[in-house]
Parts: sequence; C-alpha cells; structure tokens
Amino acid sequence: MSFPPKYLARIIAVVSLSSLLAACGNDGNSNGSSSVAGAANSSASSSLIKVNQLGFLPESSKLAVVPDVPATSFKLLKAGTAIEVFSGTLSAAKVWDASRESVKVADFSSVKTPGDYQLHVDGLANSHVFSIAPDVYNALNAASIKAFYFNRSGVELLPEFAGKFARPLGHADTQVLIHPSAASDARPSGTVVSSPKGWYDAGDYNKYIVNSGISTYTLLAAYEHFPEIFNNQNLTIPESGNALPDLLDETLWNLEWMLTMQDPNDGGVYHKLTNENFDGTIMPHEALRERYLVQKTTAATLDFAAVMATASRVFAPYETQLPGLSAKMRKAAESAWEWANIHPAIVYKQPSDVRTGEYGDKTLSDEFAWAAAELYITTRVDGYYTALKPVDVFNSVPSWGNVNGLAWVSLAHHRAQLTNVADQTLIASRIKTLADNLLSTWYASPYKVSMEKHDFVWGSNSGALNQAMMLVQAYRLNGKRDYLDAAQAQLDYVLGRNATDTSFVTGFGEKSTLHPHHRPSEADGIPEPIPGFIAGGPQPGQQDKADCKAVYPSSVAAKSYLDNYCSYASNEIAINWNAPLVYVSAAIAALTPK
Ligand code: G3I
Ligand code: 9MR
Repeated sequence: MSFPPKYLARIIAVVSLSSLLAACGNDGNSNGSSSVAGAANSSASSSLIKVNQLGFLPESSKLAVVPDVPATSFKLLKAGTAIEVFSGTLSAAKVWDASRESVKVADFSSVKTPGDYQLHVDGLANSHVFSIAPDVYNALNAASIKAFYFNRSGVELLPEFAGKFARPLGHADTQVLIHPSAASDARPSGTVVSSPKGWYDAGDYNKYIVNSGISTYTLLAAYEHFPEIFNNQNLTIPESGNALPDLLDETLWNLEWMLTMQDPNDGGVYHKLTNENFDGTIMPHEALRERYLVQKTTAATLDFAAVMATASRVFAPYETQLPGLSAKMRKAAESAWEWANIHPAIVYKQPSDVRTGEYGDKTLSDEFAWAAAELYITTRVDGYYTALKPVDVFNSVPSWGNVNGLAWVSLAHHRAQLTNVADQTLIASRIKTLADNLLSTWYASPYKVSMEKHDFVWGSNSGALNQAMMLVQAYRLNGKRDYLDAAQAQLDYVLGRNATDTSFVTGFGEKSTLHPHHRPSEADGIPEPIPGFIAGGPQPGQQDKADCKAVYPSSVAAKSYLDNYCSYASNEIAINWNAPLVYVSAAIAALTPK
C-alpha cells in the first residue's frame, strides 16, 4: 500500500508518538518527537483544525475547533487513511474575541473505540493525529512530575534517572549569604547559612518561596485527592522503590528546601534564595554567582505555613520512614503563622542590588485565609477556622498571587472530617459559585473553553489549568458531568485545541513547544527540550520584545505566543505552571468514567 506524503508524515508521527508514550510510561526519560507539522504563522494557524494532539480517554468529551469554512460536516478518519469511522455536523460559526477567529465545533464524543485518528473537513488539511486510549494521559502525568526532578537544585542528575539530560550538580546552596534586606540580630548581613535542595523556579535558577508555595501545595493536593493515580507510579527518580510514592518523594525535595528558608530564631520566612541578577544561558553547574537569602515577608511566611500544614498531614502516615517529619512541619507552620500575625503587612520590596523575580503581592488577606484553612484542617483547632473569616473570603481561580481558592479546595476535600465550627453549606456554595461561572463561559465559548480574553496574562496556560482544577472540585462535590467536560476542555486547550495549534507541553503532541525559555534545555546542546514542561502560553504583553530578535506571529491575546528561547513572557516554563498540569492530568484520568 502506498500513502501520499501528507499521510506518511502523519504515520511517522503516530509511530513516534506511540513510542514516546510507551517509553515515558516505563521510565519517563524519553524525549518526544520533533514537530512534523511545520512552523505555523498566525494566519496559517487560523486555517487549521485544532484538537488535543495527545487525545482522549474513551469516555471523555471529545471536541475539536474548526475554522469557519463553508463545510457543515466533519469526518473522523482512521489515522493515515481515508477510512471513515464517524461523521457529524459542525456547530454554527461564532467569533472568539480572544483570538479574533470565527470557528465551528466538531463533537465526536460518541466515538469510544481506542485507536489513532484524524479529523477531516472538506477544504482543510486533516488534523493532527491523536489517540483514543484508556491510558492516554499516563505518560503525560508522569513526565509532568518528572519535570520537577529535571529542575532539582543541589544534585547531580545521573544518566540512570535523567537519560541524555544527565547533568552535573548545580547550586549546592550550602553556603548562601544573608542579604542586608534580611539582616537580624541573630543573623546579621553576610551570615552564611545552608539552604540546599529545592527546585529551580522556572527557566531561571533562583528559588522563590511564594511560587514554591502554590506549586508544592498543588502537588500535595493532587496526591490527597487522587492517591490511586500515584501510589504505584514509577518515575525513575533516585528515590523510586522506597516506601513513599514517587510524587511525594519529589515533593519532599522541595519541602526540605522550604524548611531551611524559615529563620529558626523567629519563625519568619525569607522571600527568596537568589542571585543578584539572572544568569546567562548556561548550565546549572556553570552558574557560580553568590547566592543570598532576601527579606522575610508576610506572603512568603503565610504560604510557607499553608504548605507545611498541608505537608504535615500528607506525610503523617510515613512516621516510620521519616520519623518526626510530620510534627516538625506542623511546628514550622505554627511558628510561621505566629510570625505573620505579629508582622501582618510586610510586603516584598526589591532591594536596589537585586533584579531577579519579585513575586511581589500587596494583598495578603488571601494568604492569611489559605494558611488559616490548612492549619485548621491539620490541627482541628477551631480558632484557625475563625481566623480564616470564611464569610469574607470568596473563591477564585488560584495563581501565585491569589490563593483564596486553595483554602476552599482543601476545605471541600476534607469536609467530612471538619469540626462543627465549619460551615458546610458555605464551603459547597463557594465551590459551586466559581465553577458555575466558569461553566457558563464554557457553554457560550466559541472555542468551548472557559478562558476569556482577559485571562491571557503571563503564564496563561496555568490559568487554563487552574480553572480546570476549580471545575474538578465542583465535579467531585456533586458529580454533574458538565464540570468534568469543561475541565477536559481546558486540558484539550493546553494540548493543542488553542489558537496557536500548539501542544504547550514539551515532548507531547505532533506540534509541541520546542524552544522553551529554560536554561538547561537551551544550554545542554541537545536539540530537543527536556520533556514534560508546559510553556507559559500566549499573552499580549510581549514584555520580552526588546530581548527577542524573533518576531511574535501575532499580538492578538490568544495568539501572542512565540516558540523561541528569547520569549520569557510567553515561552518560559515554571513550577507553578507544571503543578496544575500534574493535578489536572491526574484528575481527568481518575474521574472520567471507565
Ligand atoms: O494582575 C494583573 C492584571 O490585573 C492586569 O490586567 C494584567 C495586564 O497585563 O497584568 C496582571 O499582572 C501581571 C502579573 O504577572 C499577574 O499575572 C503582570 O502584568 C505581569 O508582568 C506579571 O508577570 C509575572 C512575571 O514573573 C514578571 O514579574 C508572572 O506572573 C510571573 O509568573 C513571572 O514569574 C517569573 C519570576 O519572576 C522569575 N522566574 C520565572 C517566572 C516565570 O516567568
Ligand atoms: O530569564 C529571565 C526569566 O526567568 C524571567 O522570568 C524574566 C522576567 O523577569 O527575565 C528573564 O531574564 C531577562 C531579563 O529580565 C532581561 N534581560 C534578558 C533576560 C533573559 O535573557
């Protein structure tokens, strides 16, 4: 049998996609296929069928977005063939103001037979190849966690765990200096302290408590909510095979660092461990600048308290393996909470000699609420619930600077174990109100997503996934199928059903992010990026324009994405963007009916 060249390319892609899935399922070390779809410019991407390039579970809702062509129907074909397995009617065209495109939707949810497929619409190129398979997100979930291992500070990545991405130890951080902004009587400026381990924040090599807070919590929540997904998962990390699930081992790497960021003399927590300036495009072991602990802040201290309270309950069952750890974390959370109550408004102020990420945040009521909620759940002390001021705390899609939602996520999950002081009706209604807002956007959305134009800010892909996380909470509370389908839509969005026709996860999908702003991926001399990282995503700010010789293909919100290393404003990776990918890929796998 002979195939036209277009189909041959698709067949090659299917083979490499399948081998990627198989390999990542075993060791998570493999790297994905490179793009076979060719570079798309803005207008080219508008004339393409957009679909989740990885694919769907048999029982998932399955949608694709189709440009506004005269055709009124679509076909689902066996990949690489003209064999039709399903045909359906396209929806009426609508304009999405976020991408300024007129699009129709193809719904093929009723197709449940595992296999590799492509969509066909007369007048358009066939879609990327995607799968329907019961394990379609297993390798994605594993790789999205393994990405944290690849971003570990303070350890050599050995070939047996990192494969071709092995690298020498970088940033031991056993001798860092107290910065003048953090000086105290007990630890004057220039005091040497040890603060090893942890994950690099993003494409840079600094470590920031505020962003570590939401990231670490999201991984712990994934474990608390869906332990069955992680209990037997093998990520091929150094700790694999010990008594802890690999996800918890990986999370512990960062928790151990976070513990060192608390001043033992008063309970306050340093905002960040950082260089004065961002490093150049070099490998971790080549980055040898002096490192500092900078200013204790209320936000960092409260985020720390929330995470340590959460970790204390998650690690409690491992007393034999990790004696005293759970109690130590609880004490750390309590002393951080006390410090924050004595210093309720210390906002981060970037010292004049420091130029790295700020994670500055002037609104601290949400950090107070989140820390209080986690301390309440862990200690069952009613005073923390009262301190949370639940009636005044609304629910919102979480981000590093807005953590109200995390309090409601935890309260909802633990609702059956709360003391009488907790208002169960309020908890349920907070979850439902937010999810219903997202749902009504999803119902009306031309792209069938809950993203709107104003959601396209720096790290927009994490916004998409955090919306999904909040939809998932409502589904877990009342089982209404639309919440799950709307969450699935957000996963579809980051995996290719978006206006750039890109799967934003490195190594996953026929046309995936290839050049993330990630120093190791750029400096390691290996053509492809380290797999499992999600790029920040489109946003019209283009704050990196002056640093980019390459030109953005579009300035329209949902299309303002540049797959180039220079683009830290649209193509960086970050731990708080990967964490909801871990959560959502696990949630969809766990919750979708089998
Ligand atoms: O919240 C406002 C919103 O109200 C407004 O409408 C919108 C318009 O642009 O801006 C929003 O603020 C943005 C803010 O992120 C919150 O999303 C700012 O414009 C934007 O500049 C800011 O970007 C942050 C960026 O650092 C620059 O400070 C990102 O959130 C944050 O994720 C990113 O974090 C960096 C670290 O500093 C360093 N390490 C890498 C990491 C990822 O790029
Ligand atoms: O690489 C840095 C990235 O991690 C940050 O998110 C970003 C925003 O603060 O800054 C990047 O560093 C750039 C710096 O801000 C300006 N000069 C060029 C740097 C990247 O090459």
